[in-house]
This record gives sequence, C-alpha cells and structure tokens, in this order.
Amino acid sequence: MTPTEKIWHNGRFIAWDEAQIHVLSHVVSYGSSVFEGVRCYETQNGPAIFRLRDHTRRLLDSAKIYRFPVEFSQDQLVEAQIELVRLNGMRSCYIRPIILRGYGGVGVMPVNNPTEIYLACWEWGKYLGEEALAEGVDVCISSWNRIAPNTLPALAKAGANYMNSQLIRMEAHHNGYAEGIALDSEGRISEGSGENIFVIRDGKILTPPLGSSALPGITRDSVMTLARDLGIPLVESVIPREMLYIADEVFFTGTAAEVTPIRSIDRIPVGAGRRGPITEKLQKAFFELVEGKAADKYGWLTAVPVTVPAR
Ligand code: PPE
Repeated sequence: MTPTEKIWHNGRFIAWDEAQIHVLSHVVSYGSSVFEGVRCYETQNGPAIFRLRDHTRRLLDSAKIYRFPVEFSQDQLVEAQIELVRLNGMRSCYIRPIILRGYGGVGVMPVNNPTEIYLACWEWGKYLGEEALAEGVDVCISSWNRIAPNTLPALAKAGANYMNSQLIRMEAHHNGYAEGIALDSEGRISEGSGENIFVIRDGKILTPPLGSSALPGITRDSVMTLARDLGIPLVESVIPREMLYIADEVFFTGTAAEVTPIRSIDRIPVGAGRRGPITEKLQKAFFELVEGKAADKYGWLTAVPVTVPAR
C-alpha cells in the first residue's frame, strides 16, 4: 500500500503517519469498529465516487446497530470523503471510513471510550487479481459457516465480522483457492468472505436474501438494478449449496471485487468453466457506468473537483 498525504480524523485532516491509536483502545481488545469500503473511479470528467451516499448511510446504520454515538451527519461525512479524495490528489482510489471505540475506560462496557472516526484512502487495484475479471476464479465452499442470525448482526459492516471472513479466506488460500463461499447457519448459500454472490441457471439469476446472513452489498444492489434494466429475470431466494455445482454461471460482487466471475467451485467447473454470457453482460454494464462511459441514469456517481489534470 502506498500512503497518501492526509487522513480525516473527527473533523480535521491529519498526516497519514499521525493516524494512530493507543494499543488499549477498546477496538483492539473487543473488535468494536464499523467500517466501509468505497471506490472512486477515474472517468473522463475526473474522479467520481461510486454510491457515496449509500455507503455512508450503511456506515451510519452499522454505527446505530452497535449504539455508537456519532456526531457527524451523513452530509458531513459525504463532504469529508469528497474533500479527502481531492486533497490527496487521487485519480482513482479506495476509501476506507472507520468508526471505532477508542482509548479511555477498560472492560467490555464502552461508557468511557470516545468514538473515533477516520476516513482514509489509497490506490487499490483488482481484488482477486487482474485476470480474475476476464477469466474467473477458482473457489471452494468453506468449512466455516457465516455468522448466525442473532449472534453478530450481518446487516452491520462491523470489524468483528471479519474474524469470520478471515477464517474463510485463509482456509481457501491454504487449500489453493482464490476465495471461499460461506453457507449460513442453516447450510444455505450466504456470501464470500468479502463479496455477495449470484447464481445463474436457465437464464434466471438468483441471489441469497439478506436473511441468509449476507451483507446488504451496494454492488449487489447495483447489479440487481442493472439486471432488471437489461430485462434479465432475478429473484432473491434461499439457495441450497448444491445449486452452485449445477449452475450455468456464478459470480461475486463487491466494492473491492467489483463483478468477478467464478469458473470452478470445489474443482467442479461452473458451466463451461469460464465467464458466462450473462456475467459478461452485467460486468460490461457495471464498468461502463462506474467508469463514466455510460449515462449515470441512477445518479450513482459523485464527481470530485479536479486537482489532477485528466490524462
Ligand atoms: N459481503 C461482505 C462480507 C463484504 O465484506 C463485502 C464488501 C460485500 C459483501 C460486498 O459489499 P459492497 O462492497 O457494498 O458491494 N467487502 C469490502 C471489504 C473487502 C476487504 O477485503 O476489505 C469491499 O469489497 O470493499
């Protein structure tokens, strides 16, 4: 990771190296953080942040679920992220807003721990590798289930959820796979360690409902909207594991992963074992929109005032 110049902290910009916390901050022992991942794309009209308001809303939703006192509004955090990208002179980047419980009291009950909000950004390339987008990735079904209902809330994007994600991702990696797909506590398909999942059979797209312990992904929502617009049937449905083995196409969505085809699952080829036509169609629609090559008909892009000349 290449450091950028500034990080926003509780309303002011500080130097990258100054964005530090005490080791006894509440978050370190107890995992008390919520965060976001947002992408800013390079377009012909300068940098544009994808679905910034929606990501910021989910950040505040996550904070509300965990009773974080937050003194900044959605509008203020939106403005701060635009300013962050502008100040750091980024053409494109990944933005990471983090809300955490800081240094103060000891013990689980966070009464004397201040809320610290940080907004950072850096350049981040393709999540599952450059060729993954065209070729697809080889994945497995994880032996770890996704967090069960009424344990850790799946609608919150909380740091603690990612201990589960790490188990899924590390197991996949050690067994030679790019990523793992987690089942929910009932054994139905949930999501990847850091991606939502879509399954296609006979021209119809299925995706697990949020009740299957899936994060309400912004990319998931975007792809659902694009599919409807393209006239491709799509339903949210509880999906049994074995549907993955007989699907024609399967793909992941996520801010980091974007739209990534899956070419095999547990070494069983998905369809023809390469990116399928519906995945390709949706990928094309997605990238044309985020890169500003198609009309932004949903108002998903927030322009950042340019400080770097266009290439
Ligand atoms: N599920 C999980 C568990 C998840 O972490 C993400 C995003 C998604 C679904 C997709 O959500 P959305 O980005 O809103 O479409 N994962 C973020 C973090 C990845 C990381 O390694 O860090 C991301 O993609 O930015």
